[in-house]
Amino acid sequence: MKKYLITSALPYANGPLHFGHLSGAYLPADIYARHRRNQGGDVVYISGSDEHGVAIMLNAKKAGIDYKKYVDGWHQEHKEIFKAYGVEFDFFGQTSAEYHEEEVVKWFHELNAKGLIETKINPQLYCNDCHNHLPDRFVEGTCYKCGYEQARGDECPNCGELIESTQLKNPVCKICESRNISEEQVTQYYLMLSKFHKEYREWFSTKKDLWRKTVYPYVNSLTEESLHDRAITRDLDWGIDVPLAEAKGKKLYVWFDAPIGYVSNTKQFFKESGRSEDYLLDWWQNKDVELSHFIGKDNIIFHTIIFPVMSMASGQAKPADEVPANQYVNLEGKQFSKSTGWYVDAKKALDDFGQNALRYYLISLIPENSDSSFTWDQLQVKVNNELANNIGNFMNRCFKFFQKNWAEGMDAELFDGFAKSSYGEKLTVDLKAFNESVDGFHIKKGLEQIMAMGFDANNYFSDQAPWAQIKADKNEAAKTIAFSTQYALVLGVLFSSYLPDLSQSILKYFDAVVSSEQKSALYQGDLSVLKDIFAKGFNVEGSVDALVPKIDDKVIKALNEDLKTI
Ligand code: B3M
Ligand code: ZN
Repeated sequence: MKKYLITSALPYANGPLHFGHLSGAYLPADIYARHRRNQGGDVVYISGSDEHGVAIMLNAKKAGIDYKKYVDGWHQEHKEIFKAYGVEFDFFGQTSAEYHEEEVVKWFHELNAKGLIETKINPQLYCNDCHNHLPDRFVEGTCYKCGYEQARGDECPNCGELIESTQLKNPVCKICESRNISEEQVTQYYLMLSKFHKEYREWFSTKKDLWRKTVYPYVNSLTEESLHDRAITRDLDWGIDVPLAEAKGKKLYVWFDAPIGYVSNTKQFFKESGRSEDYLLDWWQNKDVELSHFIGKDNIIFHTIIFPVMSMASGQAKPADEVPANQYVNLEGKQFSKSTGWYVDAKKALDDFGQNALRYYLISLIPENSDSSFTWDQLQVKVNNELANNIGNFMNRCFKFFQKNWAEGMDAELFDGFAKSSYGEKLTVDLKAFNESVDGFHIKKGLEQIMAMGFDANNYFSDQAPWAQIKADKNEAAKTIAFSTQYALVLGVLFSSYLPDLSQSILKYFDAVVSSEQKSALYQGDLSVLKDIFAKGFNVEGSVDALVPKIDDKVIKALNEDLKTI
């Protein structure tokens, strides 16, 4: 059985998740994981909370809560949101946990032993009032490139420049707002990426024709000439201790420990679930495993340069096979921003519209090639005109007509011939093409292909017009419904990767007749199993309810007004 190790970026335990996160990194990975499972693959899907770093420390301080309590709160909150959206990780861990620290310490020692860690002395800012060292976002000031006044010590949010904090103009301490800041000379530990340039490039160049056009050329231009060494330690009081006696008081930089979280969480997953596999030999170091990191575009450098170098140089893990990075999702064309209120509460939206509607729209927004934009109007259009009219309506018409006219069920012979009919043959071709798309990480296209198959089913039903057929020849109408029922089963199976709730509402009619092996065969385009599935005839049992409620104009209008008042 082919093995797939799938990761989604570890979200910072530092504030609510929005649609951009869901569309960009979690839904696509969830779909890919379900897809590979549906094909019969052995899948481990890992994520967890990223709980260190200065941004978290600042917000915890602002909230007056201790760091651990603060991250635990967000960790819990995120777990609930993912569950509500049907994003099903095998394991969702925490980087503040002890098992994670153990793994990180091991990586540090391995890299150190291989000569990949060295110290350098550099200037850094220090606050003379609150007596804190000021790495990263602990300091803000005017950007020396674009003049933006709230540039952070690590990056300018206005022009994107990576900032050298000691060069910021008018620096201010973000812990106590003091401007009484001086420079100090400090020793930090560096990851000597420059030493690994040749090996890195040998590996990286094998990705040329595989990786997205938004990923490969960008990384290529960044790494062609050389790799820059990176400081991996900070003077802070929250994070993982640098495991060296002479480094007392220093912590590892959040971006050093976070990606190792994929590995430590896998280890913990096997431990907690009682699986006997070895997390390294069977998974992270196994060259037959396909490793893919689902991330947003701002995380590309870490997943395509730094973590692969850490993995290869330490010998702890294989480097990524695929890095399907996505662009951003905006809200009505502008970036989501919690602080300005240009923002939609993902939890409340779920209460309003439910998982199927939101997943459907958010998947259609996956920004695979360019940024996309969420609008309430589009949500309504997509759900009402596509999901409800196409899929919901078809299922409803088919099952209702079945129950009304064949309350005792239909005989097996009526189901014969679908697979070999022109409809079944087209469906087989379409299913194979669908599998190819999703295998190639074209997640959004996969959904479009399912919808096109739904459209065919709907058209078949309308063209045959069983309500007219039944008046002339009940057997003809029965055949139409038997064929439609087989379309419905296949669609129900297909949706299990994309809209698991909807899939269940469809497949509940077929639970008694179809095995998981048969579902997997159908999913992959082998319609020959339909013969066995319907070998004893079939009946639609239980109530038939509307599958996809339509979204009312009034609801959308109110939400649009809410946004306009910002
Ligand atoms: N927490 C950044 C982010 O959430 C960071 C990802 C870590 S992945 C190892 O965008
Ligand atoms: Zn201060």
